[in-house]
Amino acid sequence: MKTASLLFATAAILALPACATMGTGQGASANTTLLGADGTSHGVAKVTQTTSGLKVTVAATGLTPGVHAVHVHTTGTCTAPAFTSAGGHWNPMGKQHGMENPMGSHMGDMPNMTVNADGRGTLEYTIAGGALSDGTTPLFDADGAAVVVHALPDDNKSDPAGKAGDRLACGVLTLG
Ligand SMILES: [Cu+2]
Repeated sequence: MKTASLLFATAAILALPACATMGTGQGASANTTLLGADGTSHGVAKVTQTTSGLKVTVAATGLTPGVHAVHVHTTGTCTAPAFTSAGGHWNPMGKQHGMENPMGSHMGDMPNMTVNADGRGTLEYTIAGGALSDGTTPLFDADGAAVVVHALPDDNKSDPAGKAGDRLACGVLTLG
């Protein structure tokens, strides 16, 4: 009994500094509504800070059935209709594009999203090591960030953008 209490007390003390070093952004999140070129909503995206990185969840609507590339782009500006204002993929480490590229990948690279016959698609992916606000390469730098859905699938290797085609929908991420 005495040993058990001592172990418990020791564990509690050790847990304190561990909590303190998890970072101020832990559990914080950013959200956006994905808008098409005509201003129509195409669903929502959310980025949540976890211990392992940034968990990105996308729930898309009103898209053409098939496989679509989805990325986190480096600039938080979505100017219709082409959305080139969102810039390239979020790439703070200066890598090449593509999750299957040996010289890759961008922090903003993510798996493709399958859109079903009803126009809906979902994606959940954690960007390992990513940070919303903490550290030297936060997603929320001076010009923010955006989530972009493309017309075509990402080939996961062609630099700089995986031949993913036009930008169908774009959403500026907002911390909150
Ligand atoms: Cu993209």
